[in-house]
Amino acid sequence: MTVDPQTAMNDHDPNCIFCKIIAGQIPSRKVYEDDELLAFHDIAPWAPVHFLMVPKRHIASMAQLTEADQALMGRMMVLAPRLALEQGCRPYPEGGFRIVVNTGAEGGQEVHHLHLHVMGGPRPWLKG
Ligand code: DGP
Repeated sequence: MTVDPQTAMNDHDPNCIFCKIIAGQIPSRKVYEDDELLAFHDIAPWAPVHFLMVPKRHIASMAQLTEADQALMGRMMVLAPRLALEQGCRPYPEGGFRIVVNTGAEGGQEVHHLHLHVMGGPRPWLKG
């Protein structure tokens, strides 16, 4: 997939599936929402608990982040543990969760709107 650098910086990309979810044009099972962030269950979970956290502003990937995004990314990282517990992950250290941010084609990214995968639950799903 080719990512237009201009589109990658826009607030909303009308062709982006996660922008459509944020706009309510595609339904999702919401986990959390505020002015800047949305979290929703992954449509094809790899783990008993698997949800995605996205900024509402269209940012194509981690590769487009700038210093201006530090607070936004910090908020996502601080919020993730709370949401993981609310979604059924057991507490640290016996429980816990994994966060994955696929970035670019060689990073395994398929949807080009920055997202954190938050995954947890009983361990057989966890590889590597
Ligand atoms: P990635 O490979 O990191 O870009 O993962 C994209 C994830 O997005 C993948 O696990 C499946 C999920 N996904 C794709 N389309 C939809 C959708 O329409 N709704 C939801 N809830 N998840 C989606």
